[in-house]
Amino acid sequence: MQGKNKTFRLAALAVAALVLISTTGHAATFTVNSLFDDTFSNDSNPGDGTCLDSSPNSNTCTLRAAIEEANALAGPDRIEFSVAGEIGPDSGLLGPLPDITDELVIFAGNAPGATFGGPPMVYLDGAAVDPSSDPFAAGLRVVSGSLEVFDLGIVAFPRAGIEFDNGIDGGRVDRCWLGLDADGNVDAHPSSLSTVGVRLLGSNAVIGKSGPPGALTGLGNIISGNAAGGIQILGDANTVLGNTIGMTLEGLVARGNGNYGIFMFDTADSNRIGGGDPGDDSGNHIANNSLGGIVVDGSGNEVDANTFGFKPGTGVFFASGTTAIEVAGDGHVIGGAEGNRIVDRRSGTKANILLGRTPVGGDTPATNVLVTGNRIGTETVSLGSRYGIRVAVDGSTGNAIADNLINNTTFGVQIDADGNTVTRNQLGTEPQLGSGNQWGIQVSSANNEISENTIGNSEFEGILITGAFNLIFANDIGFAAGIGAVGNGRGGIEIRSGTDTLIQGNRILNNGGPGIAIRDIGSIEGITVLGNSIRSNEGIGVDILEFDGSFMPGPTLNDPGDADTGANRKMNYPEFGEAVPVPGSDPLETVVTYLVDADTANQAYPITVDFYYGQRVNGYGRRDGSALIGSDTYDTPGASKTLTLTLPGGIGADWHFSALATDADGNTSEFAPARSLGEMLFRDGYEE
Ligand SMILES: [Ca+2]
Ligand SMILES: [Ca+2]
Ligand SMILES: [Ca+2]
Ligand SMILES: [Ca+2]
Repeated sequence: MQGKNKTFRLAALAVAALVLISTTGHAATFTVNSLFDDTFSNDSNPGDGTCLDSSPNSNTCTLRAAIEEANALAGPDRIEFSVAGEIGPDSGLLGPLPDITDELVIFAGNAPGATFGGPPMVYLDGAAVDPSSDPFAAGLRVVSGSLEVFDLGIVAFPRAGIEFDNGIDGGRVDRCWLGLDADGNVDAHPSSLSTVGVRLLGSNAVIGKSGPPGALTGLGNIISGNAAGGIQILGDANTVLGNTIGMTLEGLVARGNGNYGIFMFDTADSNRIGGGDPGDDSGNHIANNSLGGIVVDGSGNEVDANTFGFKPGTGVFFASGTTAIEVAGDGHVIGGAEGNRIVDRRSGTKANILLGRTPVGGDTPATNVLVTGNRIGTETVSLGSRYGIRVAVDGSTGNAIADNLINNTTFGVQIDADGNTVTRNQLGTEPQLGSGNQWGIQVSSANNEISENTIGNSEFEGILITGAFNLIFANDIGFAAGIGAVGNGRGGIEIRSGTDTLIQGNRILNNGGPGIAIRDIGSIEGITVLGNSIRSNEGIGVDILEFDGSFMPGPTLNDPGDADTGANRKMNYPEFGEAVPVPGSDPLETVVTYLVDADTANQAYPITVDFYYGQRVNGYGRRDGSALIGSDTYDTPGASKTLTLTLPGGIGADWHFSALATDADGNTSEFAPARSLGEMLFRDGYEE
């Protein structure tokens, strides 16, 4: 910009400088025909309906004079430009322009050389505004009235490019470049500047595209290269749409802002970042900002349809190394009809979406946030990151992680705070990528519900639990509807620590280890396994991993009276006697004899025994179960019991069955060795 200024200045002098004033109703249009800003640049007579500056024999209108006149003249006004170039140090701008105090539109879209959506032809450059005397100076600040700005470039003011002050209602900024010069470079100004692109203290402003759905106007702003961040939001109900934040216009070159791309303070309520109808490209494109993409705080804010790490259609992906969306506060929606798309590679412990912030000065939880419909690691490039979606910080509760797609992370979803829900997510199942997470879901906290997720292609287990009082319900682990087998590399679920977890109604198939593994640690109790479909895994259905140098898979055999201790008190599994089909029964009924060898001193009565049938293809002795077919209450220690199992249609006496025993404290055994549904065994009726 600097080198061009002399040219612009000469051009300005050469203009046949008519002072153009037109009025439409009560609205006046003032046309700036001089880039100068010097001792003669003030309006010669504010309120007289012209923006003639105070130079001798003036026929020039400066931006300063135009703003002064528009402020002084009652009613809405408009400022346009018949000159192109920079209003900055080389044209004499040494201090900030006047605050805007009335309704004003500033339109630079018909300045000489301007093209719709192209680089601005008029720039404000605050490089010579002294930050020590004007630390809060903005390129444009509206303090009363309103402001709409189009097609203007602004760089290097100490506080912000554009600021909407407290109490301002409405306003628009579109097609402006804030922070980059017209060549797409970051203006090289003193590092003492702490410029933010846009600061929103008011409400109902639209930054970027606006208009009714399907009739969007404008192309969004380029907000890149600002030292202190792209956009700060302190007010309510503002909308930020279709901006490019941290890149050049085309999205090909990194031009990150310092700090965050968008930062909401805890006063920010009901703002919307991105969104609109699917496909209308009204999301923001955010990458390369030094601390992260977006911070959401306050309450009831929405963030949807944005892209992080790339601008769609470019084929260029940036590895930001930071968290894309950090969330504190209450009741936000992250994602929605379209969802945010996030290219990964977050360095260290960074997450793509993090609920619960840990800034300097104290942790701030996120509560009652819905994170939905987001796609993480599902672009054509997947760079890998540690956490897809993470909930952290004590007090982050009531959050719902629902219907997201996550690939290629260490932990697809990680829950490190109590009382949250993870439901209907697809983890590692994008077939075109085939790259799973190392673990689909990891839970290290309490009272969470993990339900109806599909988890496949994990390098290790589908779900890893190290917390207590969690519910693992109705998940598909190693199997995806519409895709088929997507086995995880090791087991389906592993419990490494914690108590009182209910694992119910899951389908756990095709995995490379046990269906459910429980490390043999005595502090693990109350792991209840009920009504799951567990089959076709390489390991046994439920496996207490005994420690022998490492935690080893394989059957843990019953001991007399069940005196042994360990995980789930090493509950003994049921032992079967004969299974006698009822003659002529169709569907098949079989009378099964069984007992549970557990002294009352060792296990809590009554004991629940759940019977499962197994696939015919499973070999004799297989220890798992395809579906629950009946339950019985076992309340007399040492007694042999019989019950009649009624099988689903199509299952014959050559199919197998197995069972799990669960004591009254919720400790479930391993599966018993499977038996044929119609088989007499051993003279005494018992195998062992
Ligand atoms: Ca005047
Ligand atoms: Ca006015
Ligand atoms: Ca075992
Ligand atoms: Ca035992």
